[in-house]
Formats: sequence, structure tokens, C-alpha cells
Amino acid sequence: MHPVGRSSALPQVAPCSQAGAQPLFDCETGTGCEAGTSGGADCNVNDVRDVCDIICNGAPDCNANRVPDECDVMYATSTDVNGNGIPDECESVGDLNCDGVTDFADINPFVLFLSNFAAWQAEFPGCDPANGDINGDGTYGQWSFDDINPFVQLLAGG
Ligand SMILES: [Ca+2]
Ligand SMILES: [Ca+2]
Ligand SMILES: [Ca+2]
Ligand SMILES: [Ca+2]
Repeated sequence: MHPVGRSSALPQVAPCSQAGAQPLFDCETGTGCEAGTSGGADCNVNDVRDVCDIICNGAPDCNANRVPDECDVMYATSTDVNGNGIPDECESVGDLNCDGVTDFADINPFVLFLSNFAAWQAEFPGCDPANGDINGDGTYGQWSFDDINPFVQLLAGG
């Protein structure tokens, strides 16, 4: 065995994509924004690094995860049950008690919303009924059963 020392040390190879690492770029010149620069991800394959899509080109990133929202939807890291291209966590879709979140506490209000719309309105005055248009087809409320499955999907995946 030869002694362990500097001579036997392997060169350090930087991982091509390191969590948290955001190499520098320049929005004005585009320097550092090319896809593949320092391993920067380009999830929408437009040859521009995602971080530049967002910071330089104004690509929506409503959930502030540094991933363009179109990729959140495309790769299903976010649900988009109403199919409008906006991650559902950024919207009030499914928030039928208007407490700001969509969760299991919305189940009973949703059932009321479907079965007795007037009673739902009376119980949650000012709550936007469009929140209950879960599938984004423009109809909601009384007997709009097409919203049930996407509501379940929303609770399961969101
Ligand atoms: Ca891109
Ligand atoms: Ca995002
Ligand atoms: Ca959506
Ligand atoms: Ca809610």
C-alpha cells in the first residue's frame, strides 16, 4: 500500500447540478443564461436557463420555487386541475370556505356548495363561487358534479 497523501487525492469533480447553487448570470447580455451554463436547468427546453426565464424574461413563478410554472404543471410537481396553466396552489381553486387554503376543511363546504348553493352562499358570504369551478369549465355550484373528481384529485395531490 502506498501512503495516503496529496499525490493520491482524486481531483474534485463538481456535480453538474447542485441544489441551491445558482451560478451568476447577466440579464442584459444574456451571459450565463445559455442552457447548460454551469449545469443550469432548462426545464422548458427553450435554450434559456430556468432562472433566467424567470428573473430576466418574466416567466411566471407564482409558487416561488425557481421553476417556471409551466414546468411545474408539465412535470406535475404542481396540480393544475382546472387546466389554466397556473399551479393550483397559487389559486383559490377548491377553497370553498375561503380560509385561504384548499384542504380537507373544504370538503363539507364543497358538498353544501353542490347540494344547496343558496345555503352555501349564506354560510360563506363574499366567498367567490368561482373557487368551486374545479375543472375550469365555467360551470359550478348546484349539481355541478363534474367538479367532484377534480376536487378529490386536488385534495389528493395538492
Ligand atoms: Ca428555459
Ligand atoms: Ca414555479
Ligand atoms: Ca390551475
Ligand atoms: Ca379552504
